[in-house]
Amino acid sequence: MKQFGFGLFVALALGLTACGATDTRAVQAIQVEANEFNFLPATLEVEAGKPVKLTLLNKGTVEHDFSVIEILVSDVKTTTDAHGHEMSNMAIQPKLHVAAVAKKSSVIEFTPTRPGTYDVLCTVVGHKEAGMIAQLIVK
Ligand SMILES: [Cu+2]
Repeated sequence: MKQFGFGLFVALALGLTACGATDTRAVQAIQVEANEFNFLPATLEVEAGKPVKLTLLNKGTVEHDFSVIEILVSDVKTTTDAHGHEMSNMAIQPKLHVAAVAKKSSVIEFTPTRPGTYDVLCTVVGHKEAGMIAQLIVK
């Protein structure tokens, strides 16, 4: 019984390792720079059904965010450098939202589930109007 238990453990461990390796390869890692007042690059391309790891690097001098109001996504997870970005008072909650303070970066992970072209914007007051828009193309 003990041996069976060990065999099962090894099988599980190998299985997990294999899955982990597959996931790492499949992740689409992209980086977006935010500045006053634009995103670089302004067009992002990802594939539907594969996890995306998007790093928002704020090279500006004020806080910026990367937001997509409407998009079909799953498995959204945000990792932000310590600070509170208040979103609860917004009339519309973006489906994707990650903010970064000046000179810091934040990460948002998600899996886009439907191909299309989606509008990206910075929701900080006045920034969208100043030019902080981009396009996320899901193929
Ligand atoms: Cu901004």
